[in-house]
Amino acid sequence: MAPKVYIAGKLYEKADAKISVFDHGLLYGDGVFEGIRSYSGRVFRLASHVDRLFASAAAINLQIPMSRDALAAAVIETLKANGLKDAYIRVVVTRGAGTLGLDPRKTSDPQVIIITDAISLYPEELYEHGLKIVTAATIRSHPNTVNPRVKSLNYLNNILAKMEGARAGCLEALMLNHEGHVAECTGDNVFVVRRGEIHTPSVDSGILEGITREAVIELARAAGYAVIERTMDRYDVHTADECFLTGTAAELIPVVECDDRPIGAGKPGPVFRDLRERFKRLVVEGPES
Ligand code: PXG
Repeated sequence: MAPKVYIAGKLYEKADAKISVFDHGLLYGDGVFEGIRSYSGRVFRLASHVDRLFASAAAINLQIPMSRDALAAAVIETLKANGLKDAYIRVVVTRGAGTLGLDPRKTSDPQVIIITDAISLYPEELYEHGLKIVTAATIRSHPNTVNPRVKSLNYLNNILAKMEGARAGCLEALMLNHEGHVAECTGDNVFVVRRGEIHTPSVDSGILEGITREAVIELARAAGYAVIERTMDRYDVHTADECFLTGTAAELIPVVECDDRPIGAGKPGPVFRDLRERFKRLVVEGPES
C-alpha cells in the first residue's frame, strides 16, 4: 500500500504530501512534534503524547487548530489508512506559512502533519551487549531559551551533540545542562542503577519528560525498586553499577561504557534486564486502537 501522509485533515500520497516553503516550521524551526509508536495496532500512551504535544505548543504560544480528541483520532485514522500495525508515528505541528521574517503574527494556518512509517529498530545485539556513549561538549538548552521540556522543531543542539557522539564512534551522546549536571542523551532519557536503587535526572535538570521514562519509573516502582529523581553529575554515571537509556525508538537500551569508563561489569545488568522484560509486557497490554 502506498504510504499516506495526513496534512490538515486530508490524506495525501507520499509524493503529494507537501507544505509551503514559507512555513515557519521550515524557515525557523517554529513548531513542535511528537514521536509515537504503535505495537500490533496499539498506540503506546497516545493520550500522554497528545498532552505533551499540546503542552509544547502552549509553551511556544502556538494554537493547535484541532482538539486533543480530534488529533488522537487523526493519528489512528492515519495508521489505519497505512495498514500499519508496528509503526513509528511522527506528528508535527508547524506555525504555518508566513512572510519572510520571524514575526509569528504574519503566519496563518498552523499545519498538522502526521507521518507513519515502519519502525526501524536498533539491532538486537545492542540490547545484548550495550552501547558506548560519550559526553558531548554541546549542552542541553538553558531553560530560559527553548525549555528542554518543549519538543520543538529545533533540535540543532541535540544534532550537534549527536555528531560529537558519532565522531567518537557512539550512537548516543550524553548531554549536560547549563550547570554541568547530567540532563539526558540526544534522543533518550538516562537512568543509572546504584546498589539496587534507580536514579534519573529530575525534570528540573533540563530534560524532555520522556513518556518511556515515565512508564519505566512507574514499572520500576510497581516492581518494588526505589526510583530517585535528582540532580546528577557525570560521576554518578561513571561510577554506576548499571546505566540504561529510555525512549520511544530504543525502549530501554543498556549503556556499558561512558567516556571510556566501563560501567559496572561492562555488560548489561540485571535491573536493566528485568525492566526491559516488564516494559515489553506493558507495550502489548495497552488498549487496542
Ligand atoms: N529526550 C529527548 C531529547 C528526546 O528527543 C526522549 C528524551 C525520550 O522521550 P520519549 O517520550 O520518546 O520516551 C526524546 C524522544 C525522532 C524521535 O524521530 C525522537 C524522539 C522519540 C521518537 C522519535 O527523532 N525523542
